[in-house]
Amino acid sequence: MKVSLNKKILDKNEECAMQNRAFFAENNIVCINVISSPGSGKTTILSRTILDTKKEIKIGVVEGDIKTDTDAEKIRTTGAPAIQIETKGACHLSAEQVEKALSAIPAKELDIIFIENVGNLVCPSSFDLGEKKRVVVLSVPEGDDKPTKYPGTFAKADVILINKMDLIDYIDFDLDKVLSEINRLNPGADIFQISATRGDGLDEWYNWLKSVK
Ligand SMILES: Nc1nc2c(ncn2[C@@H]2O[C@H](COP(=O)(O)OP(=O)(O)OP(=O)(O)O)[C@@H](O)[C@H]2O)c(=O)[nH]1
Ligand SMILES: [Mg+2]
Ligand SMILES: [Zn+2]
Repeated sequence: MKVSLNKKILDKNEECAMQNRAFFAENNIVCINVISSPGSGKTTILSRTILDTKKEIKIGVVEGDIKTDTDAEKIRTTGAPAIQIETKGACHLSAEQVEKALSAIPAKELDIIFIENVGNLVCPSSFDLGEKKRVVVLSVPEGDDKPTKYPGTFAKADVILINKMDLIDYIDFDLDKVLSEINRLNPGADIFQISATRGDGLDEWYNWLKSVK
């Protein structure tokens, strides 16, 4: 009973995700779903990316949060359009919520729409939102065991950003172990080691964005 209900929810989500995907394709928009634990630096990375690439890429953001619209407000201070979806308790975004949010930003004028998913390494990875690419952020203070503990999320990423590299000398984080574990789970993923606050590694990330837009 429970299994079939979950299946129905996923089927409905899949149908709506297909519609979103068609909308993005028709309008030459690259949609990127950003997934991570709470506090890994998603909003900081997106804000800095918008400011640094403003001349070349038109970016908009759909923000998912259980409550509050502080992240969308932060994004708007960069000048980019942003809309907040309050999930009212749900720990992931659905394709339907994204579809509704798209009408609140000038989507057709944008090159890239980022969706900042709810901070959670478990279920967001099971919900297709119609995105073209998936980015997973892992920050150094979270610990080097996260790819092993949440393999499904890391296995489905196109890009893995290892953020807060400025803290690596202060924290027991075995970078070689993380890189080899990601490589085992997802050999095709591009991995960029960055610091969104200090700026390390961001040019490679921006080059990747320019290559997909
Ligand atoms: N040292 C350091 N701190 C960072 C870096 N990137 C982000 N932070 C800090 O990490 C904290 C969380 O950053 P956010 O960007 O809000 O993280 P988030 O993933 O959007 O968080 P949620 O939306 O709550 O899931 C803030 O205090 C940031 O300033 C980094 O590269 N280095
Ligand atoms: Mg955030
Ligand atoms: Zn969930």
